[in-house]
Amino acid sequence: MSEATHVGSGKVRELYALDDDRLLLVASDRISTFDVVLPTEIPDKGRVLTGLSAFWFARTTGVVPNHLLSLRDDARSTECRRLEMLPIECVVRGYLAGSGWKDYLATGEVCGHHLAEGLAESERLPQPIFTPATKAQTGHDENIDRAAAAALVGEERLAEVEATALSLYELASDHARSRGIILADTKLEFGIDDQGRLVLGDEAFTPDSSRFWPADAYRPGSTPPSFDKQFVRDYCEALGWDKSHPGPELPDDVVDGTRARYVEAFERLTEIPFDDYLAEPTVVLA
Ligand code: PZK
Repeated sequence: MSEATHVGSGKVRELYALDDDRLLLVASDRISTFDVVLPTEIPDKGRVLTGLSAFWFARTTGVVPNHLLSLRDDARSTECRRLEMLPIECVVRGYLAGSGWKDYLATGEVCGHHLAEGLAESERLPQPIFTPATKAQTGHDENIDRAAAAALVGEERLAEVEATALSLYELASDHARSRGIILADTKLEFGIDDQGRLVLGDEAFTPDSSRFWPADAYRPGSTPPSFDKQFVRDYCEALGWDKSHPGPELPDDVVDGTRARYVEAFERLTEIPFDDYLAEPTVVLA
């Protein structure tokens, strides 16, 4: 990657410029929990997320075009079109979890959606809701209502991203549900291309951008286990770590169990053996 200029870092990903029109998104094997990146990596986690994202990009082109140009042979790097990213996070929630649950408890509403009284934590909503948030540079994204989102992207563009995000969530969550995984909610990021068209960017329907719950353990009224990170969370809770930096190192059994859960999510959702993806990343695009 000597030809690429580093242009940005996420908690667990790096972004490079290839030229004026193309970026390289590289997913590392770093893992975060309780908002802290841990010192221990999960082997192949970045490859699982890159492959899953590409799988969804290939299956949603009928809903919206996306930024994917190609996958590199390392199976963790995506060459993508450079877009003008919209300044909002496009969250869709089918279930009441995380900040949606917190906001509902405090106000009975989530991003201006008034919900029925008496809903339980993690309960399935009567229909999925679009709950945009601001992009915080540091700290947490802030949930915003329709008017605040319209002030950032315009009323027309907001209507387009809302309808598109809801369609994408319906497609992905129906597929995941049929494979035993509940996609409780998801965060999508869109950009505009040089022709002014809406394009899906970033990552899509990965366990880092969505809440994945095993369908067979789902019980409204509690926090369902995370499909991917539950071993890590349980280990960290048992240690009594105060969730400040730096996080704890993970023992081998937690690393191995967590890697197996990521690979299981990949194989359940794509129906492709993970080793086939490693041998030829483009199999997820077929
Ligand atoms: C873009 N990010 C977030 C992700 C990071 C930062 N196709 C695109 N065009 C223009 N900009 C972006 C994208 C995408 N995707 C995404 N910031 C800019 C981000 C991963 C690692 F450091």
